[in-house]
Amino acid sequence: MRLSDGTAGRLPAGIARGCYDRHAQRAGIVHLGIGAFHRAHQASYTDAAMAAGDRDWAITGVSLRSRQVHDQLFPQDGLYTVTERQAGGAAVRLIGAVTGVIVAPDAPARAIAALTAPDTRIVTLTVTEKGYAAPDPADRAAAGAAPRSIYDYLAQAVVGRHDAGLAPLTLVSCDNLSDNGGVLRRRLAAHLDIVAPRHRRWFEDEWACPATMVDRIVPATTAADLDLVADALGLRDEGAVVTEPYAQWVIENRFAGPRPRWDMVGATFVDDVTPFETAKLRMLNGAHSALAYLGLARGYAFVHQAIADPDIAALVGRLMRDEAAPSIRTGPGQDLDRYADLLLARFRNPALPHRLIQIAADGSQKIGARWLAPLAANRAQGRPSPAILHALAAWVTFVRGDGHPVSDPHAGMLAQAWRQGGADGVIDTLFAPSGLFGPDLALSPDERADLRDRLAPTAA
Ligand code: CS2
Repeated sequence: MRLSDGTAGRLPAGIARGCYDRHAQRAGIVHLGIGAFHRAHQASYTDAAMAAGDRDWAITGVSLRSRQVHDQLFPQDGLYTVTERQAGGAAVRLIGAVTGVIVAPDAPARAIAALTAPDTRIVTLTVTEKGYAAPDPADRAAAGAAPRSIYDYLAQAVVGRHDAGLAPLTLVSCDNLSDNGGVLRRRLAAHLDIVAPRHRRWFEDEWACPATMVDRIVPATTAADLDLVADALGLRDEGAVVTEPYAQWVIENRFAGPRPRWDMVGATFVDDVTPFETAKLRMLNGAHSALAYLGLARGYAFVHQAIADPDIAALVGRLMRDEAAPSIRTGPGQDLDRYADLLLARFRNPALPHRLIQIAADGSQKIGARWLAPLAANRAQGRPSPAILHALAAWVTFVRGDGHPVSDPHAGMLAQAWRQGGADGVIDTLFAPSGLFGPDLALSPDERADLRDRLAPTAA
C-alpha cells in the first residue's frame, strides 16, 4: 500500500509530522526542479515553518524535465518522508508541504498558471548548475512558442503578473553557483530584453533575486533505500529521500514581498551571503569534487570510502585548509578550521552512502566555482595551489572517458579535444585564456605545465 492522505493515519507513532491542515494552506511557493535535494532541503524547512505556525506556504512542485517525480508524488497526494541517517540511527519525518505537482513539458500552461496565481509570492529553484545556461537563440526558434528553460517560464511569469496587475515575486535560487541570485537576475533580465523588453524594467525594479547558500548532502535515493523506508513506515513511499541530520540555509535578506518564517526553523537571513557561499563552494563542494575524481580513479564508489584513504584524505585536507580557506574573505564569526573539521565528519558518515559518480557528473559546470576561482585568487596573492592542480588533473583524466561514461553537457567536446590534441590540446581547450572557462578562470602557462606533469602517465 502507498503513502497518501488516505493512509498517512496508519504511520507508526515514531514518524514525526507537523500538525497543520495541509490542504487548508494557500500555495505561496512554486518550486522549479522538484528533485531529491528540494524535498530534503527547502520543502523540509517550509514544512517545519508551517508546523511552527507560519501559514500559506504550501508548495506547488514543478518538474521541468522528468515525469518520474510526478509518478512518485502524485499518487501520494504530494506526501513523502525524509529519513536522516547517521551512525547512531535514523529519524523519519513526514513532509506535507508539497500540495501540487506539475510536469511542465506535459502541461506548460499549468506551470505558467501556477507562476501567475495571485497566491504565489515566492519561486524557489533547484535546477542544477547547467539549468542556468542562457537559452540558445537557435533552440528557441526551433522550439517555437513552447517554454523550455527556466528563463522561458519566468519571463512568462513576469509578463503575466504585470499584465494582470499582480504582485511581483521573489525568485530564490538554491543551486551551487556563486552569486546564484545575481546570475539568475542578470540572465532573466537579458532574456526579457529579447522576448518582452517592455517588462524588463518592472522586473528589475520590483522583483527580488536573493542569493542563497544551501547545504545538505542528499544522495540519490536507491531501490534499497525505498525498501528500508517501506519497512519503517509500513507503507511504500516512492517519493522518499534519505539525507544527513545536518542542514544549512543562508539567505540574502532581499524579498519583493512576504517571506516564509524559515528563520524560525534554522535558516538565517543575512545582508551578505558571499562569505558563507564561497566557503561552502570552495571547501565542501571543492573537497567533494576532489573526492569524486581521485576516489573513482582508485576504484572507490562512495564518499566515505574515498575519505578513508589516507592519501586522498591528506590531499583533500590540504585543498580545504591550505588552498580554499586562505582564498576566502570570511565574515564575522566564521571559523574555517572548524568548518573543515565539520565537513570531514560529514564526509565520513558511514550511514549515508553517497556515490562518487553522482558528484562527478557535470564537472565542467562545477569546477569553475569550486577550484578555478580559489586557484585564481591564490595566484593573485602569490600562493600556489598544488592540491587543486592535482585534483584538476584527476578531472582532466576522468573526462577522457576511458572505460566509463562521462555525464557532462560538454562530454562530446571534451572527448574530441582529447582525441584531437592529446593532453596538451585538452589543457589548452579548457584552461587557456581563450578556453572553455574564459580568461578570468584560465590557468597561467606555468600552471598549465604543472597540470600536464600531473596527468596520469598513460595520458599521451
Ligand atoms: C555535490 C553537492 O553533487 C555534487 O556536486 O558536491 O550536491 C553537495 O552534496 C551539496 O552541495 C551539499 O550541500
